Amino acid sequence: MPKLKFILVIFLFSVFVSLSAMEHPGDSINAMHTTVLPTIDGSGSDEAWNSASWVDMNYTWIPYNQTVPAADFTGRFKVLWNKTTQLLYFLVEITDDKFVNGYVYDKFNGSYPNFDVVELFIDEDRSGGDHTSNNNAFAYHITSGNTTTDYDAIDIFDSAPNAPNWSGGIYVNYKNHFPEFKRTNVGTKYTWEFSLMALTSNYTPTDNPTLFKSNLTVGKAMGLTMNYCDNDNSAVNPVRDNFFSSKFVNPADNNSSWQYAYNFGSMVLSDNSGSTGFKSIKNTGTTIWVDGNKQLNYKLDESWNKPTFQLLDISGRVVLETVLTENIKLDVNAFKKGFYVAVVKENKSIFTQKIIL
Ligand SMILES: [Ca+2]
Ligand SMILES: [Ca+2]
Ligand SMILES: [Ca+2]
Ligand SMILES: [Ca+2]
Repeated sequence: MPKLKFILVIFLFSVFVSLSAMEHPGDSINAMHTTVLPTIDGSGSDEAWNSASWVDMNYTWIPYNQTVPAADFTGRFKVLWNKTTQLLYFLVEITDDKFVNGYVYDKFNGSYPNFDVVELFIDEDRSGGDHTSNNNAFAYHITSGNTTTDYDAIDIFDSAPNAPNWSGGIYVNYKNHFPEFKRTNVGTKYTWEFSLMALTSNYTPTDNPTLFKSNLTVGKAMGLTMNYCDNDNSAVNPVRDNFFSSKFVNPADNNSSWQYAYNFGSMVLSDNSGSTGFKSIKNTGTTIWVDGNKQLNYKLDESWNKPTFQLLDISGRVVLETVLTENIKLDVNAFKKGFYVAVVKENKSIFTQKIIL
């Protein structure tokens, strides 16, 4: 095969592999560190949110694979973290044609999944396993509130772990795990903005949650999936129409994550503080690819002069940094196989692209 053709085949194969890996973006989530904290006011206009990427909530688990009109439901979220506050920050944007709230918390009232609820699965040490009635992982049902509260955050806990007494008052309100919370809406578009303490599994509902905060550091791996329970009917005899998620699952797993953590998305805490304040750009004239000789090639459009190039590994560590000038290729033979993020930045503009070596 002529060499050029061979290189083209390799290039196309790389593109195919990259696209396959990105088919379900909610499988691997990159949580960026933010030095400047977002203001929790129910608006995503903060500078901090510019450095985070949207993750779509585009999978229907219940009924499995059902498609619904965009006006019925469209959802996406962003996540950040801060090492000083030791908190995670979330921005969740939900379009829902009919907003149904009204759940009133009571330890015997398990009807919350039948109202409009943002449901967040989090496993702080990515251990997987059963979390039905213990705190190995949490399934926070963040409610849409009622006449006296903006939200509650309900999960199940029983002192007999893994064998819940379903009629024994096992529903717990973990509202105090969310130090800040604000939801606003413009028409049918709702913005949920909140912070969260990621808690370790030895926390119990009578404990002070601030004493059980997981240590947030660069490279820490967590399990995380963002979901939405959608009721478009009524708060009287409420019924859930759909369950939407950020994570792809097989049909057999479409209702297991509220009990088991093995299927959560993989989230890694990253830090790219050098890029704080940069504005993310979608630069169609800029591309980066790896050729058959494991040389990293790039094509820059004329908006760049001599930008800085960084290669970040899956934990967000900078493994290669250089200034890009014309006609150089970067040898990446030394790096092990896997996912990387290529970053090009200059004059407060930043371009990022996932690549596979
Ligand atoms: Ca805000
Ligand atoms: Ca809806
Ligand atoms: Ca765990
Ligand atoms: Ca609804």
